Amino acid sequence: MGDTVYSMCGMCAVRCPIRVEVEDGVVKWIEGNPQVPGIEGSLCAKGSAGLAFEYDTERPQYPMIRDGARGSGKWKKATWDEALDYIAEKLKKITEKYGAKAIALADRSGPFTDLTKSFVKALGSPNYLTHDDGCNRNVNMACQSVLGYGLGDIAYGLANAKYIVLEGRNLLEAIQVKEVNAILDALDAGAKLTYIDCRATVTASKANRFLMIRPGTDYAFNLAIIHVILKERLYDIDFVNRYVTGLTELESFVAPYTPEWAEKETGIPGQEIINVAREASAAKPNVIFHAGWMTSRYLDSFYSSRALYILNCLMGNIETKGGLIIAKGPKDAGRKPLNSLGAKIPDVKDKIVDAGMPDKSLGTGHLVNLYKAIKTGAPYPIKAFFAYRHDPIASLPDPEAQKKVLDNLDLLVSIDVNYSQAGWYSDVILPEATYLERSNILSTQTGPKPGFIMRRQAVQPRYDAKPAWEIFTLLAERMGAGQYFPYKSIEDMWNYQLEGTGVKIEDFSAKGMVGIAKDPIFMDRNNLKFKTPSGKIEFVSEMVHKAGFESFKPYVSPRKPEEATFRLLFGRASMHSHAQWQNNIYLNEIMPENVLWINEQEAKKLGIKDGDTVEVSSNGYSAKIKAKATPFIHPEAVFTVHGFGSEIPLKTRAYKKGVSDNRLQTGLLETIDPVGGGVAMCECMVKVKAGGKA
Ligand SMILES: Nc1nc2c(c(=O)[nH]1)N[C@H]1C(S)=C(S)[C@@H](COP(=O)(O)OP(=O)(O)OC[C@H]3O[C@@H](n4cnc5c(=O)[nH]c(N)nc54)[C@H](O)[C@@H]3O)O[C@H]1N2
Ligand SMILES: Nc1nc2c(c(=O)[nH]1)N[C@H]1C(S)=C(S)[C@@H](COP(=O)(O)OP(=O)(O)OC[C@H]3O[C@@H](n4cnc5c(=O)[nH]c(N)nc54)[C@H](O)[C@@H]3O)O[C@H]1N2
Ligand code: SF4
Ligand SMILES: [Mo]
Repeated sequence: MGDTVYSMCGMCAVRCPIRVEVEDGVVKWIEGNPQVPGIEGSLCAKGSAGLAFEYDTERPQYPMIRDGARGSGKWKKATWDEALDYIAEKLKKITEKYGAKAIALADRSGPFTDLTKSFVKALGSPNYLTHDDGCNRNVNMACQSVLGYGLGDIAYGLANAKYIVLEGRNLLEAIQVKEVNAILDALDAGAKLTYIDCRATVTASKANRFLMIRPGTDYAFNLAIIHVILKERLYDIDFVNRYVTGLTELESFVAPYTPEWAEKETGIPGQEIINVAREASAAKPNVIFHAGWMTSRYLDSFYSSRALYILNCLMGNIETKGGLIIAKGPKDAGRKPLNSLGAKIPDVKDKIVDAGMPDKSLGTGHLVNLYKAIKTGAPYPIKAFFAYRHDPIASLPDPEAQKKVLDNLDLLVSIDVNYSQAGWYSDVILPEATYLERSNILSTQTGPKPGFIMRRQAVQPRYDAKPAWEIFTLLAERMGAGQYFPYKSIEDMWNYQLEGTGVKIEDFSAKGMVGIAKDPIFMDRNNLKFKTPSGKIEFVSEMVHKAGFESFKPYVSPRKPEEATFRLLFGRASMHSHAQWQNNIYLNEIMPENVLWINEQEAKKLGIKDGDTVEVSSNGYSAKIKAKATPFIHPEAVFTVHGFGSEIPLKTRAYKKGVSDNRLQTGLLETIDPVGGGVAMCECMVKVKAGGKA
């Protein structure tokens, strides 16, 4: 057995704890960290394919500067000095002309953002953004409006739940290893699972009840469940009386939304809706209505997700082991938090670019609004854009429209471990050392038992790549902001972060993490405080009203697709992460291309048989894809796995394999849930016709 390094997986943004075995500087084995409860050695297929990624040659091997038109694929090899000098020179010119606020950086959010936020702050720009508009934006806003906490502050006590409702949350394929283990344990222990989706997924196959819902009608379903629970007084009356504001308003709002009414909208029998309401309530408080993750897809997803948070509160499940648990940090454990790298950097006076935009959804930092500013120059120009561990072109709708917008930039930089779509269109690609080749800044793990976690370098970089901490330090130095990044090594950063916490770098060697609470911390259920303006659970939300929106929005039926037209749904497969690993030699072998799920009756009408190649098109763009004709999808929808259809020739295994869902989402770049702000990608209607041979 070789050396063991405890670290964090990097094959998706979940970043599970791992144990890496290294022999003679080569990674031999990766597994889930056996010492971490809930993980105990487990790793998903993508995590295991980290080995194939590490030893792949088809990834950026040195800094590259564009040597032709944007997107032409013509590059010249550069040294780090050349590439960083090139970027710094452009940034200086931009800053002189437009001010530092013309520089923006978007990343994938998560545990290491203190570094990127601090870098942007050190340059003097307010424009740090995340991928959230394409992901959980509506859910996050819904959570804040009801509980005052963000999505990331709430954990689901799946392992201890007795009744679980998953609505568009394909938990067994859209994976987080800990959650998968937890729900399987709960099911083994007798918990009941109700699963609601427009198609039968792997999660559906494990459910006690699967309800196939008409696409985009979850809000109707949720309102009807609330209707039954209130009418039959099935809620936790003590909890609601004590903590909730707005119950009376909710009661009168849901009065017309009966199960019989919802049946017509959703296609789910009214009696099933009543059954779910009664069964869930019988299990309270150990019941979870999962409020969704990537539910940011429809025009009313904010309200739909808000209804799910309301349902959790009606179950009185907040801060119970089998319910929604508010995350605890170092302060809750009586400990000092990590020092922020940005603490000593002066605050930026300018406002983030979308702060004052008209007709704005809740919150700021919307990537969609950044695009608007890049396009129009209002409220002020954005001229430099860093995509760090994030691929906007592959993750927002309509790559072609995006490219036109991005053409207004003087500088587009991609810092990535792969050739991303944004990277391929950028001016400079900076290769980051892989998660196995680098250490990251320390991060705090919140939860009932908070702690600090470390991603630690296992092997030397195989190519001329650098870790993020070094890239941003070198850039800050070149931009005259070196005094804010006075670190010569990652250990310097760690030591600064750990100052005063009582924890030392050595403490991470044994497990890769350091717990800072002896026992799980739960708030006193008799004295809960919420972070809403009133300190209560707000069914009637002050935050929502202040922004000019309603707490309860009347249901609007989603439009029905026309003849031979379908709503394009998309999502995950267990062995792929977004558009990242289609070229991975192991994962490509398991799923080399995506297919189009289509209801078999609809397929028959169109003369399409299972396995036929069909043409799928939207707004002038069309592509060929293999059909999977199946009874297991709603007749109004077709479905495909996201992330395929790569246009990057250097990824030879993935190049032009399958179809890009984003490419079919033409014209949807600015189509958002007007309140939550998430991109309403499921507003995409596609035509399907029999298409002969590929
Ligand atoms: N049409 C459509 N659009 C979608 C989705 C969909 O299903 N369909 N899904 C949405 C969702 S839920 C999300 S979260 C977003 C995700 O979209 P993004 O936010 O872009 O996130 P990822 O796809 O996880 O990764 C983006 C980039 O990070 C790179 N990367 C991976 N590891 C590292 C690393 O260690 N260092 C660096 N520097 N780079 C790294 C990858 O190579 C990839 O190019 O897309 C959203 N957009
Ligand atoms: N393997 C893998 N796991 C991942 C990721 C990954 O890329 N790969 N990404 C991670 C990320 S960033 C995210 S955000 C999560 C996403 O986690 P999820 O949101 O659970 O996963 P998705 O596959 O995006 O979407 C779930 C389901 O929504 C269904 N759906 C579409 N429209 C509707 C509707 O109107 N009503 C209902 N009820 N269902 C509908 C789709 O059919 C799909 O099966 O997964 C995470 N885990
Ligand atoms: S879910 Fe899989 S790919 Fe994602 S971090 Fe965990 S092991 Fe890695
Ligand atoms: Mo996501």
